[in-house]
Amino acid sequence: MPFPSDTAPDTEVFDLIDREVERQCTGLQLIASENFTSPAVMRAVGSALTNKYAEGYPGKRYYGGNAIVDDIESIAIERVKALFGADHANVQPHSGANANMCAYQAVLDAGDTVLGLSLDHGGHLTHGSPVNASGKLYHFVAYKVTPGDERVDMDQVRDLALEHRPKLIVAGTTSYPRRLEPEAFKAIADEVGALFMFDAAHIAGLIAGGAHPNPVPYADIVTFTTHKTLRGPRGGCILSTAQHAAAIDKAVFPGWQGGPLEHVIAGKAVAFHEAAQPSFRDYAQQIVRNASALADALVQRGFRLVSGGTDIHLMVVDLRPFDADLTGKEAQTVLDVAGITLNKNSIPDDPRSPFVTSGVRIGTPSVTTQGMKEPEMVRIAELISRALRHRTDAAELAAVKADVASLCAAFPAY
Ligand code: DSN
Repeated sequence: MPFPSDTAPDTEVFDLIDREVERQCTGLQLIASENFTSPAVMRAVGSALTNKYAEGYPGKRYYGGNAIVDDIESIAIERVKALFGADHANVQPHSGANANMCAYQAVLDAGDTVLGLSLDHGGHLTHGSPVNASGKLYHFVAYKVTPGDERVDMDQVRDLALEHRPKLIVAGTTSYPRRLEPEAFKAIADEVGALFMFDAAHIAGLIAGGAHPNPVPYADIVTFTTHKTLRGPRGGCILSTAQHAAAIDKAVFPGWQGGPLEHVIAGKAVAFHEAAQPSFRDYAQQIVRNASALADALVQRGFRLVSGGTDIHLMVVDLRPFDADLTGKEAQTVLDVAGITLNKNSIPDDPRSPFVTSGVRIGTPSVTTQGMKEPEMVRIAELISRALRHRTDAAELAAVKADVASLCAAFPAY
C-alpha cells in the first residue's frame, strides 16, 4: 500500500527543514549545547529502527523481533563503556534531564538531601531547581560560585556537605566556564558518606577526547547528553559502577521511561564509534583552544567574562562593561538578525531577570566541527562586537550577516 506522502508530499514540513538546514549552515552556531552531528549519525536516527518496540534490555525484552535491536543496543553499551572506562552503561535515557531523574530515582528516596550547583550560578534545572521535579521530589541544597572569583569554592561545598550531610553530591554545569575537579568532589563525598554523581552533559565530548578529566574513576554515577560536545544524536546516557547497575536499569525502565528509542540508540552507537577515533581527540582539544581564543578576543573588545575566562568549550559574557544598557535578551535578538545564534544567560547574582539577563553564553563545539580555528575565533569576536555596537543600524546588521555567511561558506558543516 502506498504511503500518503508518496502522492501528497508534505512540502510544508520539508521546506521548513530545508530552511533550517540553510539557517544552520549560513549562520554562526554558538549555542554551547549544540553541534553538527554527522551524516552517519543522522542515517542511523532516520532508519527503520524507529519502527521497533523494545521495552526491556538486550536479551530481556517484552516484545518479539528484537534480536537485531539487541545487537545494536549491546554495541552501544560496550562502546560507551570502553570510551569512558565505565563498569556499566544505560543508553536508553531520552535526554540528559531524564538521565538525571533516573539516576536520582536509582539511589534516592523522596525527600533525601542532595547538594547541587545553583541554576543561576551555572547548574542545571535538574540539579534541584524548585520549578523542576528534582527540586520538588528531593531536598536540594545549592552551592554557588563565590562573588570574588566567580568559581565554585570547594571549601564552601565541603562546609555545606558537613552541615547538611547529603545522601548525594552532584557536580555538573550548563553555564559555568571552568572545570569541576571530580577528585575534589569525591573526597568530600567520601568524608560525609555521600554518593557522588557527575553530570557531564556539556563536557562528555571533551572527556572522550581527553580535553577534560574523566569523572568515571571517581563517581558512582555519571550522566551525560550525547548531542553536545559528544556530537551524537539528541539523547542521554548513564554510566555507573557495577554496584549501582541494577538500580540504574530499573530506574530507567520501568521506572521512568517506556519504550527505548532504538533508532536514537543506534545513532548513539555511531557517535561513540566516532568519538573513539584519534581525530576526535584533535577535535576536542581544538574546541577548547577555540574557546580560549574567542574569550581573549572578546576581552580585547571590552567584554567581561564571568570568572575571567574559560577552561572548557564555553564562556559566559557579562555585557555590562561593553554597554551598560545592553541586556542579554537584546544581544541575543540583535545577533540573531546578524546570523549569529547564541543564548542570553544570567551572570552570577544577575540584577536582571532570567528572561532578560545581563549576559550571553557562547560555545565553540559547532564552529570547531566546521573546521574553524583560532584566526576565525578572532573574526567571530569582531563580528559579535560590530553587530552589538551598531545594534540599531539595520544596514550594518545586514552587512555583518553577509560577512557571517561568507565566513560560514568557507567552512561548510555539511
Ligand atoms: N539546554 C541545555 C543547555 O543549553 O545547556 C541544558 O539542558
